[in-house]
Amino acid sequence: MERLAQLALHTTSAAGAPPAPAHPLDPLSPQEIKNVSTLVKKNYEGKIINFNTITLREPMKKAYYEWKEKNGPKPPRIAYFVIVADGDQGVHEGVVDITAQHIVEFQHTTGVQPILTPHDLQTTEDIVRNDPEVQRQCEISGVPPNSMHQIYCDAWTIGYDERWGAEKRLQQALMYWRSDEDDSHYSHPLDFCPIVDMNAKKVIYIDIPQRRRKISKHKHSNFHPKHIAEKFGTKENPSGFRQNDNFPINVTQPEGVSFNLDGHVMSWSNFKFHIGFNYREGIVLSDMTYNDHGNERSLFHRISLCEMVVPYGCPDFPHQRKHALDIGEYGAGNCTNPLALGCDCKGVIHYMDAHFPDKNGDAFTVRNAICIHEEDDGILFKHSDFRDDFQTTVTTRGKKLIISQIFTAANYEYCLYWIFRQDGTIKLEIRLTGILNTYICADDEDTGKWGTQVYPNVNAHNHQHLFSLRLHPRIDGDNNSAATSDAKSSPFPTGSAENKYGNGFYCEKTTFNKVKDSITDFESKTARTWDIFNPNSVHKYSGKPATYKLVSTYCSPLLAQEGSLVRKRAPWAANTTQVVPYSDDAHGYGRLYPSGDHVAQWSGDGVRGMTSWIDDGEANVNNTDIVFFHTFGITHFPAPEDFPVMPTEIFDLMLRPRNLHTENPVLDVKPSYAKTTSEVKNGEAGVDSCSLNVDKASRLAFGNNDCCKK
Ligand SMILES: *[C@@H]1O[C@H](CO)[C@@H](O)[C@H](O)[C@H]1NC(C)=O
Ligand SMILES: *[C@@H]1O[C@H](CO)[C@@H](O)[C@H](O)[C@H]1NC(C)=O
Ligand SMILES: *[C@@H]1O[C@H](CO)[C@@H](O)[C@H](O)[C@H]1NC(C)=O
Ligand SMILES: *[C@@H]1O[C@H](CO)[C@@H](O)[C@H](O)[C@H]1NC(C)=O
Ligand SMILES: *[C@@H]1O[C@H](CO)[C@@H](O)[C@H](O)[C@H]1NC(C)=O
Ligand SMILES: *[C@@H]1O[C@H](CO)[C@@H](O)[C@H](O)[C@H]1NC(C)=O
Ligand SMILES: [Cu+2]
Repeated sequence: MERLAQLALHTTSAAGAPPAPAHPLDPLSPQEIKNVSTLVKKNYEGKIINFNTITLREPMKKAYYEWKEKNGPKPPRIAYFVIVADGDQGVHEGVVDITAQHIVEFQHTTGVQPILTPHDLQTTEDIVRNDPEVQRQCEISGVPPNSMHQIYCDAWTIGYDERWGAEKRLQQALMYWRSDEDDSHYSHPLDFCPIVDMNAKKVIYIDIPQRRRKISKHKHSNFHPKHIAEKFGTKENPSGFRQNDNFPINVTQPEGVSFNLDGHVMSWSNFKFHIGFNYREGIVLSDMTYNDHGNERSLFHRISLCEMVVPYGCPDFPHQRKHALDIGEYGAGNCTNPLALGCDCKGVIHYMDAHFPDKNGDAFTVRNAICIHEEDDGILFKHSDFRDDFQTTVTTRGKKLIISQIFTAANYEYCLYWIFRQDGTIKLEIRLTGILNTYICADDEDTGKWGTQVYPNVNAHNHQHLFSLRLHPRIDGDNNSAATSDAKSSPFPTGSAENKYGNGFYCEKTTFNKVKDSITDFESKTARTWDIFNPNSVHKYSGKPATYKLVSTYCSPLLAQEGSLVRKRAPWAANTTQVVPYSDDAHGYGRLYPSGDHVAQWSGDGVRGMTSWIDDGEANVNNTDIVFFHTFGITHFPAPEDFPVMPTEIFDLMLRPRNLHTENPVLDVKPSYAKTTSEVKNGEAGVDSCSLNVDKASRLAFGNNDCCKK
C-alpha cells in the first residue's frame, strides 16, 4: 500500500477538453482517462462502480494506414473500459468515443472476471489477516500468538477452480510469515491456502492439506544490504559486500543520444516506429519501418508480448492452480515498475510515464515506466588482411537501442528489453529475477521430483515461464506469408549420383498455406527457424522474398498434458507457432489475446482466443494479412542459487532481415578504424576514431598509456 502510494502521482484532471494527443496510437493521456471515467460514471449513475480498465482501443489497421499513408481522416480517439459494479456479477464493459464524447456501446458480461489490479492484491492481505479461521490455522501452523500483523499473503489469481467457477471474483492467498517488516517472507511459507472473494471481501474457504506442516524454525534468508551485513559482515568489512570487484563502470555519452522522439514516434538509425504502452501488454511497438537509403520500407505493423503462462509442475492439490497467465490476469503494464536512473538503465536515458485509472477513475501515473537508451554493441563488422599482418583492416563498432520495462508479478520480476541493431535486427531479451514461489516442506519430507529444497523447509516447485510473442508483419506491404526453415542433409545417400561425397545439405523452406500448416514446434535437430516474408517482394540477386527470420531457441515445450487445465486455458502454449489471418472485425479487435479477452477464472472450455482463430484450420495464411504467434520460454528447475532472490536468468530471441536488403545494410555506418592496403603502404592515416589518441574514454588497464600512443 505505502509503496504504491509513494510512487503514485494522482494527476488532477484539467478542466475542459483533453488536449488531443498527437498520434492515433498514443496511450490515453491522464486527461483522457479522467474524461472517459466521467462519461462512464454518468452512464452508470445510481450504481457503485469501481474502474478496472480504461485503455486506448487502437484504430484498426486499415483506418490507421488510411490516415498515415493515404491522407485519410485521423482516426477518432476510442477508449475501452471495464468496470465492476457493486452487487453485479461479472463485468460491465464498453467503448467510448472520446472525440465524439459518447458511449458507443456497453454491456454487462457475466460468467467472466476482470483482470486483477495491484489494488486487488493489496486488499486481500487485510481480508486474510482479519479472518478468524485463518487466524486459527495460523495458530495450528505454529505461528507465534499475537503476530497476525506478521502474516502476509501473495494474492494469486485462482486460475480456475471448478468448485466456484467464474461466478465469484476469487483469489488464492499463498500464505507466509514475516519475522519483521523488512523480512522476505518466502523462507517461511505456511501450508494452507485461503480462497478470498474480492467482491464480498471475505475468505470463503480454506484449502488445508492432509499432512500438516509446522512453520519453519529456521532463520529467514534475506537479501537487503542490512541482511548482507548480518550474514557476511566482519570487523574489517562490516558491510559484508565483496570488496574485490567494486570499481564502477561509468558510461559516458558526451554528445548525448542518437535517437529522436517525436511524441511517441521513435527515430533511431534507420528505424522508425511508434512506442505504445497499455495495461496488459506493456510496451507495444507499431508501424515499424526501416529507411533503406531513402526508401521507407515497412516491416511490422505491431509487435508485443500478448500473453504468458507460468505453469507449476507439482501434481498435489491445490498446486495445479498455480499457472498464472500474467499478462491476461495481472497485466504487464499495470504491474510495471517505476525505473531509476543509473541503476535499472545506465547512460543517457529517456523515460516515458504510463497512465492507468485508479478504482475511482482518476488517472494514476507510473513515472519512468519505459526506459529508452543506447548501449555499445561490440563489433558490427570487421575484416583484416593477413597479407600485411592484418594492417589492412576495417573495424566498425555497433550501437543498440534498447526500449525496456520491468514488471512484477507477485514474487517474480520480468525485465523486458526490446533491442534494435543498426543492421535491422530486432531482439527481445528477457531477464527473470525476483523470488521463487515457495511452499513449506517438513524436516523429514522429501520434495520428490516436483521441487527442490532451496533452503531448510523451503520447497520451490518446478515451473515454466512461457510467453506468446505476437507479430503482425507488414514486410513491404500488407500481404505476407510464413514458413519453417529447416537445415536438412541431402536426401540422397553418399555415393549416389546426386550426393556422391555425402556432404550435401540445404535449407528446406515449408510455406504455410493454411492455418493448420502453421502449427509447428521447435525442432533442434534441424536448427529450425521461421521465415516471415513477402512473396511479392523478391530480391534481385537471391531471387528470394524479403524476409524477417525468427531465430528462437528457448522453446521449452509445455509440459502439462492434454486435458490439463493449463493446456485448456493457454491453448497457444501447446505449440511453438500459430499463424492466423488478421481480422479487422469489431469482435476480433485485431486478434490480440490468445487466451481470450477476460482470462481470469476462464475454465478453458469453449472456443476463445487462439482456439477460435484456428477454427477448422482451413483459412488461408499464404500471401495475405497475417498475425504470427510464437510461444517461447524456459523450464525452471529451481536450485539454491535462485534463493533468497534470483540472479537474473537471461534468454532471448531475434528477428533478422534476410533477402530484404541489397547487401550488408550497415556498410554506411562509419568505421571506428579502417586502413586500405595502399594506405598501409604509403603510411597514410585512414579512419581512426578508436585509438588511445582519439577515444579518450578508453585506456589501458595497467601501466602507462603514453607508451602506446602511435
Ligand atoms: C472531455 O473532453 C471533451 C472534449 O474532448 C470536453 O468537451 C469535456 O468537457 C471533457 N470532460 C471532462 C469531464 O473533462
Ligand atoms: C562513476 O560512477 C560512480 C557510481 O557508480 C560514482 O560514484 C563516480 O563518481 C562516477 N565517476 C565519474 C568519473 O563520473
Ligand atoms: C491498474 O492499477 C490501478 C492501481 O491498483 C488500478 O486501480 C487499476 O484499476 C488498474 N487497471 C488495470 C487495467 O488493471
Ligand atoms: C503461397 O503463395 C505463393 C504466392 O502467392 C504461391 O506461389 C505458393 O505456391 C503458395 N504456397 C503454398 C504452399 O500454397
Ligand atoms: C502441437 O502440440 C501438440 C501437443 O503437444 C502435439 O501433439 C502436436 O504434434 C504439435 N503439432 C505440431 C505440428 O508440431
Ligand atoms: C492481399 O491479399 C488479398 C487476399 O488475401 C487480396 O484480396 C489483396 O488484393 C492483396 N493485396 C495486395 C496489395 O496484394
Ligand atoms: Cu522461474
